[in-house]
Parts: sequence; C-alpha cells; structure tokens
Amino acid sequence: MSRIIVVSNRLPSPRSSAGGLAVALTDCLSATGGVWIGTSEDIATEPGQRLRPLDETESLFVKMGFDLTRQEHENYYLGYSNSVLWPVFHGRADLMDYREEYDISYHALNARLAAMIAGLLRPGDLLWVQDYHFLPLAAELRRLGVSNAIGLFLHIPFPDTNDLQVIPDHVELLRALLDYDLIGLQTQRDVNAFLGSCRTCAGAELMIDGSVSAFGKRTAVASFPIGIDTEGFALEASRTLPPRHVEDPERQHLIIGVDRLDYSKGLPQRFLAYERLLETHPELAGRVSFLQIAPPTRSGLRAYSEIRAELERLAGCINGAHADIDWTPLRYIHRALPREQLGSLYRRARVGLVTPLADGMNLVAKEYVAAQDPENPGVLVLSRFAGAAEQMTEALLVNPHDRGAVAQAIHRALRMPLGERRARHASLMRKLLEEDITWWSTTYLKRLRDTVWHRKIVTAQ
Ligand code: ADQ
Repeated sequence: MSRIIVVSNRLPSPRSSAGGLAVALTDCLSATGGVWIGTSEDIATEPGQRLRPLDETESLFVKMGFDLTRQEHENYYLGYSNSVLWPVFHGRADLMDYREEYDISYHALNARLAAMIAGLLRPGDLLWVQDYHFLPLAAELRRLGVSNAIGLFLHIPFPDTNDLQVIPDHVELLRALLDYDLIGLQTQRDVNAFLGSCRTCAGAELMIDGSVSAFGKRTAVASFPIGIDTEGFALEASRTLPPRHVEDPERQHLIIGVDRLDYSKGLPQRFLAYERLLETHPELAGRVSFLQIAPPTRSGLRAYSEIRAELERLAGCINGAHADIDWTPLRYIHRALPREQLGSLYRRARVGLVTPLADGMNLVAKEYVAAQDPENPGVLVLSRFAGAAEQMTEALLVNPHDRGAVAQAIHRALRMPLGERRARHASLMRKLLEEDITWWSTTYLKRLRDTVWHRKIVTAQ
C-alpha cells in the first residue's frame, strides 16, 4: 500500500490545536506506515539539510522535523506566512506587510524542504500538504522531478481576486498552485474565489469536471469542509465536570467565546455587541455572564499586540460601566485551557458566540454544538463569514459587524424555547456526525487517489 506523507507547519501533539487533525490522520498514517513532517520546536543556527526523526514513543508512523533558523522564523513564518498570506487571505490586505526578504525566505524554505522530502519519497507515496505555509511546495518538488501525487488542503479562506492581487507575486503563487494534483478548500465560496482568480489573473480555463487548466497544467479543485471528532468530543464533554467557580445555571446564563487571539476572529466587535445587549436589556444585569477565552498566538507581530491591548481596554470599559459588587459581566482569559475543560465549559454555556470576520471553517462552532446536552442544548450564534456557516445553517447566523443584530441574536438564543433548541441542535448534530474529521480525511484522500488514477489513464491514452 502506498504511504501517506503529511506536511504541516506544526507536528501533532496532544496539547496542540491540531488535535482533531491528528486523530483523523493517525489512522491513515498508521495503516500505511506513513510519515508526518513539520517544523521542530528547536531553533537552528544553520539551515538544516535533513529531516530528523522525532520522539517516537510507540507511534505507528514516523514524525520527522526540520529546524528553522531564527531568521527563517522571522521572515518565512512571522513574515511571509503570517504578515502577507494570513492577512490578505482573511480580507485584511490593509494589514499586509510585504517585504522582499520575506518573499525570498518563504520560497527558499519551500525549496529546501522540497529537497529534503524528495530524498525520502518512494514511488506510489501520496503527499498531503497542509495549509498556506507551503503553497509553492509542489512546484519545488516537480522541479526536482517528483511525479508522485501531491495534494494541498488550505485551512484558511481563499481571497477574492482584488485582495489576492495586492500580493506582488500573486501570479507566481497561482502558477505554483497548479502543480498540485488536488487543491482542497473549506467551502464552495473558497472554490469559487480560487477559480475566479485563476480566470482573472491567469486566463485559466474551467473544465466541466471542476478542474482548472492554466500555464499548461491542470488541477482538480473541490471543497472538503473539515470536521471534528464529533463522537469523541461529545462523549468527553458529557463526562467531564465543569471547573469549579462556574456560576449556578439557575441564577446566571453563561455565554462563551473561545478563539485564538487573532484579528480575524472579530473579538472587539463581539465585546461591543455584548455591551449593546447589556444596554438594551437592563433586565439581564446579574443574570448573564460572558466568558471569553483567547490565548495569545504569533506574539511579536504588531497587529497581534494591538488587538490584545484593544480587548483589554474594551473589557475594562464594559466591566467598569456595568459590573456590580456581586456581578462581573465579562470575563476575559488570555491563555489556553486544557481541552477537557473546554468541552465541559461549552456544555455549560447557554450561548456559544462564534463571530469571526473571516474564517476558513472554525472548529469551535462545531465543538460547541457537539458538547451540548441533547436534552437541554445551548444555542450557537455564528458569523456568516465563518466557513462553518455553509453547513451549520440551523445556527443563528449573524453579520458580526452589525452590533445590534448580534445583540438581538444573543437575546433570542437566551430566550429560545426548549423545543426549538432541541430541533436545531438535532439537525446540526446529524450533519456533524456525518461529516466528521474521519469523513474529511477519507473523502479527501479518495479524491486525491482518483485524480491521480484518472491522470494516468489520460496520459496513457
Ligand atoms: P484556527 O484559526 O486555529 O484554525 P479554529 O478552527 O477555531 O481556528 O480552531 C481552533 C482550535 O483551537 C479549536 O479546536 C479550539 O478548541 C482550540 N482552542 C482555541 N482556543 C483555545 C483555548 N483557549 N484553550 C484550548 N484550546 C483552544 C485554522 C483555520 C480555521 C479552521 C482550522 C481547521 O483558521 O478556520 O477551522 O484551521 O481547518
């Protein structure tokens, strides 16, 4: 059987948020004796030229790491990946900080990684590349003569053409993407955006089977909405007791938000919507409490320290204006929580607030629903701009920029009759169970195999 080789920025660890991904891929990788490649946590003084096998307690697949130098961390990771691609792909071209040294480092890292991977590949191996850190990886591998099947899954949204064109070398990025056999995106919206950009920027031809042809190459493109380990998450949430100090549900309704601290997650807008709720519904004073958990990421980038300062200021203002001796309306926790605590907190919360301004999928929306007690479930208030909104139509869908509408949706969620809550939860859950993380990985890999099979037949004819 052919091995599966996964490449991702981070390697899976029980602590990392790649949790669901690791669950899904462990089975496929173990069955094929596969390899998972990612950056190690060490900083090297010289760019390494070899992949290093890591830690390997009794895992059935091999984890291999490559070290970044401090300069690569600055220029490739914080620079091109997170100051160019991340903001632009999330519709924040205004935050792009493009520098030539970032661009050079990004391409050099991908070329170096390609050379390391090429030395490891056997005929028949399938390569599955994860996310925006490695857009040119397939092109670099093809340059080295690698003809194995290579697929990409992009976890973040694909930008509209106008945004994409802000990146100086966007045509080169598109040209490189066409070296993948299959490009998987989160939503149909992303597929349309990608095809639109290929047409506008590269005069690409769209084929009847959904593939795209440009630069003399052809790539299959489709959406594969990522899921979670729905059953496992639901079971764990029902078994774990909520942490102490969470208020009595009879007295106070809990509203919860859980996000990495990122400007794409719409946190200031969310805080202001909550404030609007308190202003327009004074009878809720002392009866609701909003808990926002937002661990830091990518510290070192200005956009991230700015959003942190803004949230701290807003939280202070809202509590200053509305708190009472025995009531804190908003609690804001700036660190990660253990996953098992997260599940029981979700279950305890009457409202899940997931209101990003742009998001590839958003797994918190799915985890919140999976964690609910089906007999007495809470209600999900979900941004239409999260990829999850394409599937989760029974949530209360909102425009996160519209404070009044979000406040109204929270109010509606708090007052929603039990029958309606159960019905909405049941249909959301049906889909989450059907299209879970295992469905996602098997569907993607099947499509990748079929694509390559089809290519072989066409070439043979
Ligand atoms: P992220 O932007 O990281 O992922 P998301 O999908 O919400 O966003 O996943 C975050 C994960 O981290 C969730 O599993 C959540 O439980 C966990 N997490 C967040 N805050 C936490 C905390 N305080 N403590 C513990 N755990 C916490 C990217 C894309 C998304 C896409 C995913 C998967 O940006 O759009 O859904 O990849 O494809």
